[in-house]
Parts: sequence; structure tokens; C-alpha cells
Amino acid sequence: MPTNFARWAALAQKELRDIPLSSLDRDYGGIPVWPVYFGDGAEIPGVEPFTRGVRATMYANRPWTIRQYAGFSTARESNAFYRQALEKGQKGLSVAFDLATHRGYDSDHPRVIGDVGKAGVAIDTVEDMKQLFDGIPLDQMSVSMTMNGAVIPVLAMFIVAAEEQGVSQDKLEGTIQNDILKEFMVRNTYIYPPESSMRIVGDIIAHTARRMPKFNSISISGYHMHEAGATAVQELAYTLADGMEYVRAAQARGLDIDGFAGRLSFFFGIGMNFFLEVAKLRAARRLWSEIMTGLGAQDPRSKMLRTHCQTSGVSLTEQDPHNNVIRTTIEALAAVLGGTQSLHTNSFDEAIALPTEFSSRLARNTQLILQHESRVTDVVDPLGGSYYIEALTSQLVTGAKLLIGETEMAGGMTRAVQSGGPKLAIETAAALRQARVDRGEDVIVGVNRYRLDTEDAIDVREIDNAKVRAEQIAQLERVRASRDEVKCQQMLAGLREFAAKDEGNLLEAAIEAARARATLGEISQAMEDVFGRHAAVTRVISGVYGASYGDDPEFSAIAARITAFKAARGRAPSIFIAKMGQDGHDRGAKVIASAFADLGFVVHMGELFETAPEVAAHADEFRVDAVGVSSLAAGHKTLVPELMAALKDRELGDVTVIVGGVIPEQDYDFLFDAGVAEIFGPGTNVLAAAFSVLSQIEGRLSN
Ligand code: 3CP
Repeated sequence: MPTNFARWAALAQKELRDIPLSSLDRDYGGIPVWPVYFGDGAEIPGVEPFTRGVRATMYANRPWTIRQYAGFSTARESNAFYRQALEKGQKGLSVAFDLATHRGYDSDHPRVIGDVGKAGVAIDTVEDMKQLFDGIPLDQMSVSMTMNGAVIPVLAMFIVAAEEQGVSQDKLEGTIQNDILKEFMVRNTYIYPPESSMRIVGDIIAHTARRMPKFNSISISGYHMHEAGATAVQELAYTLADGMEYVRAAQARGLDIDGFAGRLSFFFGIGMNFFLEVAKLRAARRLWSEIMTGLGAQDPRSKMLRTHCQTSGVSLTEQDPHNNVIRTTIEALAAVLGGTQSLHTNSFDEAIALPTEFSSRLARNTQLILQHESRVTDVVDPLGGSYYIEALTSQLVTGAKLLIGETEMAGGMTRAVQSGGPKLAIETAAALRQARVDRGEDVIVGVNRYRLDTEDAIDVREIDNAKVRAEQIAQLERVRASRDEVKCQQMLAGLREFAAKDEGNLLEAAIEAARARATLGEISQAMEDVFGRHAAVTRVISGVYGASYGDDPEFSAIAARITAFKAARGRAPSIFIAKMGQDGHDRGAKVIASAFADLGFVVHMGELFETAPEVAAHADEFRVDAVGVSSLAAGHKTLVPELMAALKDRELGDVTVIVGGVIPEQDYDFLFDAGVAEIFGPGTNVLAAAFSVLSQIEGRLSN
């Protein structure tokens, strides 16, 4: 028996409480199987640095939480969806909010007309929040909420909704994402500037440490970096460096590290590089344990990296979409073999639209089959000890340490985020990846190889955005009419004062305001009055995409056409790349902008969150030939017709409008009828897109 077995057994027995350890043994038809395997001197699961897992018994005792991220339309509709999912085997909730909510706007705000209820559920008031959890006892259900920008009003409303359900906040279990640094880097649902935002993070950590012992105060997220195209080393390094920044921010306000660190949690994206992804989670745990020791943690629980994982959205393809079931299964298995605590598996249609009942069921069942049929839960860290996995784990640790070291030398992540360095590094990695895919070096089945001749349309879920918005506005009016206005305004004034004086806890003031039925938009605005609203500077990398093509004939052919265009017209073709509404997913837009620029187009990149009239005004100002709309949050059917009208108003009806992003096939005709020239879905070859945009522009100019 290995020398370290006794230590493991003692720990395992503690986790099992009264259940005998032998109950974890299995018999595979005469072959005995034990819950853990290790050689002399090997690391022990459940023991620092936790490379092999944060629990000694891991899934052999308790499997990961099946926690599907969902939300759409109104609170009533999302509630019905949650209840059904829980009945069918889901174990925890994970709420997706719409982009209006993320960015701190009530549903009646003019900037969010295309966003209400689309990419998540619309929440304006405590009444919506109560409806969202109707019939779901909040003292028994762990609820994760992906919220960063409007984190103060959302968490406050959650606490008040629970309170009015009879559940006090100390009983609440769950997680709030509350990870603002990565918003500035990749996800873009920030509201306030970085420093005020960091104060909010600190206030939430302080409040939960004091009042909500079972609630995870933050979900430090690499997922969005992964989705934006980060390498595994970048995802690890920047995420853990963000974590260090949050720990230091909490320490700076006098909190004892062991008083809050046990409730910090993480979130990683899991892509198709199977063994690398397994190793990434192992490396993350080893690194975090070391980092926390360095920051002064004593309690082993403070050093455990507990994480949620989500299979990769960008690995999903619009083409031959049932292949996505297979991709998601492989990614889910990597997350599980890497030792995740909680998992979301994507639905196969997510590169096209919001999941349907059918696709959600398949996604959930992927996890249920892994838990109940595959036997992967029987043995802890089954890949531990593999030469390859251990080597990859160590290499990732080394690579990430180097990058963390660089970030620290530059003054930490808040500083790095302000400088924009990590964002550009991730965008460079994304452009390189796109070039490899376009050149066929990275194969994607059904996209750049084995493509179908004809694609069958699949059923998609449609949200009637106008109807949801009307319902939300009616509810807002009811709440505003029935509340004690004087009291509500007093509470908002109190919150504003806390913000201005840099004292008091903003969450605590917001809970009072939510009790008095202040709306999400009003609570956000009270803080915005003091902190201001952050506007990012948009920058586009150049040269990376073009350089990876060298003297590729196709690339050269387009470049030559552009040279001919210039010779004929005395100028290069020009395009304005637009992001409208509250959709902050800008990876695709940035990749297109930098690739088109490398090809010789004059590219103007718009700011995030513009309205249709604002985009039309830019098109006018720059006198562009084309406007490229990037839409990933389902706002296209509202926003694109608005843009066409705004262009016509400026007598720019002849500008070529193209749309790219997540557009269901069913909506193509609608957009073509509205005057759109071309639609490019996920998996589009960028050179092919440039070729057809150029043809469209030339066609229009010669008419
Ligand atoms: C676990 N437990 C065990 C064992 N395993 N006890 C004994 N033996 C075991 N083997 C205990 C734990 O200690 C814990 O109790 C309890 O069981 C629950 O387990 P857990 O592992 O903590 O799991 P969970 O409650 O699900 O929490 C998972 C984490 C949490 C910690 C990761 O933060 C979480 O749920 N995160 C989800 C985040 C999320 O959903 N994000 C969605 C992003 P104690 O608590 O008492 O210790 S979606 C974003 C999509 C893109 C976008 O941004 O738009």
C-alpha cells in the first residue's frame, strides 16, 4: 500500500461521514476498482496544492453540480423553464440576464429596445425577481447569477426576493459572478470605470463574508477570455491574476483573508483540446494554492480553487449543427476529468439561436449520462499520474507563472486592464486562430472540411422582443405607481451618498432601496451619478492576420483586387464595423476589422453599444462603402431595420450593409427583405467574406 494512502483514507472518511469507505469500491465483473489510485509520493486528492482535486472523494461521493445557464424573455417564462429543468435532473440554477439588465438599464430605456428579454431574462424590479424564483425554495436551491455590471441591484433584489419568500440571507447558497476585471478585458458588460467597479467588488465580498456564509462572493472567470480566443496559458494567467487583485482589494479594506477566501470561486471555458483542458484545471488548482499561500492564507479551504466550467461556445458551428452534440460531450468529459465542481453543457443550436426544449434536454442529458452511465465518477482524478497529463500540467503552471509575473511587474491586473495589454494579447491569439482555421490548418468538421452540400434548417426558439418589452414596461409602471415614492427616493439618496463619500457598503444601501421598490435602472443610475459611465477606447490590432498568410495566392488575389479598386477610384474600399445595442461580444467584429484592414480595406471600428442612428451618423461622417453589423445577442431583427431606416434618412440607402454573427437561417429572408446584402454566420471564411463584400461594393458602385 502506498505510504500516502492512510492520509487519503482519513480525509475521505471525513467527507463520507457515517458511510463506510468501502462503499466506494466497485466491481467491474470480477475486477475490483478502488476510488483512488496513486503511487508512492504522488499528490493526494483533497490535500494542498489540490492538483488532483479539492476533495479526497470527489465524484465518488458527490458528483459535480449540473448547472445549466438559462434565462430568456420574462421572469414568468424563465421560471417555468427552470422548474421543468429541475424536474428533469438539473441540480442547480444559473441565471442568464438580458443585456439591458447587465448594463443597468430598465426595460423602458431607449438604448435597449432590441435587447429586452433576448439573451437572458429581463429583471427590472424585486417583483420580477420574486416571479423568477416562484415555487423554488431559495433555502434549498443553489443559485448562480451571471452578473457583473449591475451586480449591486441584482444581488440586492435577490436578497429581498428571498427575504419576502421567508428565507434570510444567511441561508442563501449560490454564486454571483461579480468579476468586473474580465469585463473590461473581454466581456464588456461593465457600467462604471475600473476603480469604482473594484470598490463594488470589495463591498460585495465584505457583505457576503459577514452576512452570507454559504454564498460564493465572486466567480473569477477565464471563460470569456477562452471564448475571446485566449490561449490556455493566457486564460490561466489572467484569471488567476484577476483573483489576486480581488484578494488584495478585500485585504486592503481590512478583511482577513481566511474570512473570505473560502468563498471565492472560479469559472473556466473548456474547448476541444481534450488533454490540454484537463491539465488546465489541474494547473489552475496547483497555481491558486501557491498564490494564496503567498498572499497569507492559512486555512486549506482558502487555497482550494473550486470551479464551474462551461463547454466552449466558440467551438460550436452553425454548419451541420448536430456535430455540436459530439463536441460538447468531449468538452464535458474534459471538464469532468479535470475535476470541475459544477458544469454547463452547451446546447447544439447555440451557434444559431437560444436553445429549444429539445436541445436543452440533450445538453442536460449529456451530463446525466456522464454521471450515471459512463462510470467516470467512480475514481478520483483518473488521469493523474499519466506522463502526458502530468507534463502538460507542469508546463501550463510554468507558462502561466511567467505571464502572471509579467502582469505583477506591470502593477497588477487593474493597471494592466487600464493599459489594454491583456486584451490586445488575447485579440492577437484570436486573429492567429482565425487565420489557421481559414487556411485549413486547424480542421473544423463540417466547416472547413467535410462540408455538407445542403444544410437542413433546424427549429429555433424565437423571442417576441416587442411583447416582452411591453410586459416589462407595464410591470415597471405598476411598481412605480404603488410604491412609497418619498421613501424610495430617500433610499436612493442614501445610496448616492455612500457612493460619493466612499464609505458605507453599497450593497447594504441598495438592499434598502430594493425593499422600497427602487428599480434596477434607478439603483444603477444613483451610482452612475457619482461614478460616471465607463466608455472603452476601441483599438484594433493590425498585421497579425495578414502576416500569417505570407504569399498565399487567395490572399494575394484579394489584395490585388483592392489595389485595382484603388487605381480605378483613387481610394480604397471602406467599411464601418458596427456593434449596436448592448451586445458586447466583439471578438468576431475585431477579427473582421483587423483582417479586412490587413487586406487593404479602410476600416472604421465603431464603439460598443451604439444606437442605429449613431451608426448611420458614422457611416455618413466617414463616407463608407459598407457597414458591417456584428450581432451575437439576437437583436438583429429590431436593430438592422432601424439601421436601414436611419441610413435612408441620411440618403445613404446605397451603402452596402452586411450582417455577421449568430443569425438563425429562418431570419435570413427577413434581413434580405430589409435590404441587407450579405449574411455571414459563424464559421465564415474571412477571405471569402472579404471577397463577396468587395464584389457587393463594386456592384453597387458600377450601377
Ligand atoms: C462537494 N461537496 C462534498 C464533496 N463534493 N462533500 C463531501 N464530499 C465530496 N466529494 C460539498 C461541497 O463542500 C459543498 O458544500 C457542497 O457539496 C456543494 O458542492 P460544490 O462543489 O461547492 O458545488 P456548488 O455548490 O455547485 O458550487 C460550485 C462553485 C460555485 C463553487 C463553482 O461557485 C458555482 O456554482 N458556480 C457556478 C457559476 C455559474 O453558474 N456560472 C455561470 C456562468 P460547502 O459549500 O458547504 O463546502 S454562465 C456564463 C456564460 C457566458 C456569459 O457570461 O454570458
